[in-house]
Amino acid sequence: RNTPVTVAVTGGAGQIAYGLLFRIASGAMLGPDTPVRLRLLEIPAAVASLEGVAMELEDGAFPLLDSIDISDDPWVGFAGANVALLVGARPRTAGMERSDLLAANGPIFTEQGQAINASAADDVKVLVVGNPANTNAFIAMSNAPDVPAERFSAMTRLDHNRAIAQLAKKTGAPAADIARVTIWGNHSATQYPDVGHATIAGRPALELVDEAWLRDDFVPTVQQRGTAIIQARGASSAASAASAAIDHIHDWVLGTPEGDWTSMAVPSDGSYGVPEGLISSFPVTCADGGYTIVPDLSLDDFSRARLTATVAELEQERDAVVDLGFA
Ligand code: NAX
Repeated sequence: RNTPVTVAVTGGAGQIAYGLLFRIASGAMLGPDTPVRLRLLEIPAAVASLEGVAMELEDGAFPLLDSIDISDDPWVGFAGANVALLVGARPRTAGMERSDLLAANGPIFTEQGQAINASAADDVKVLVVGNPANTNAFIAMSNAPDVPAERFSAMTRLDHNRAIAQLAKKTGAPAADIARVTIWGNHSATQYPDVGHATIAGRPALELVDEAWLRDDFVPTVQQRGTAIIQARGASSAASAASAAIDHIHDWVLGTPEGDWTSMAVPSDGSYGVPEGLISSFPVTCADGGYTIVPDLSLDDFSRARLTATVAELEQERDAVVDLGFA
């Protein structure tokens, strides 16, 4: 048995957490030899419901689940956390503009960033799932000056997995044969799913699918998949989002497979012309608990234009939350 890892999860009573927590407890996120101590966070109104989730977690009798603690106070919930999954967020409700959403989430991620700064473990890794995920992560990072910026990330792994799934469906190849897919930019409809360097069983994907399908079908299908799920299911993606969060932390902690990479939204180091500090999705390889942005990939004019557009949206979001005083 390894040393137990403390994992804090916000939005513990929500629908994503309902898929996520049981897989964390089973060892799917940190591996079969690492016990976990769960810290579940909710708003006061949802604490009773969260207690029910904790009862079900107990009933799983998971050998790796050392403890479960519940709190409605981020200053308590993040204390000593090695991994912080920020899933809870203020949802967009009818009549709300995107700017209202940014304003509603600003105070939440400001306080959570400050609490992580003050009380999380020195090696804390943060994944923001709650939307607008990139900009919420930017706010949390900006409010945690003592935590190295590269420990803050936002989730585009669901988009990455969706892109693999669409390629698999189109070509008949198993998902396991598909490598080097990239999501660039924002977790929003402007994201750019890029298969320019992808391989399918070692062959360039571009040899197996045509350009028109990529441009007119693949890209919009991946960008709009969240909306399609809502239309079909009557609720937003939950189990697939939970699965992607498991994948994101799993790879960050335990590494990406040799010869492959994944997509994570992380603070830009200026790579690919993305302004430094902006939390933007990049292709990354992970090893030894850290990640590296894959350098020097060639981007054709189509890809460059898509990247520019999604980065412009991220800059607007950043400027909006800076103007509101959250970062
Ligand atoms: P739910 O509304 O089911 O659950 C969210 C939970 O968070 C609620 O129980 C709420 O009480 C709690 N919460 C709100 N503010 C909180 C706070 N300050 N501290 C602690 N808990 C708080 O939403 P769910 O379907 O679980 O989705 C969660 C978030 O993930 C949403 O913002 C959603 O938009 C986002 N998503 C992000 C995805 C991504 O790929 N990055 C994909 C899936 C999902 O849409």
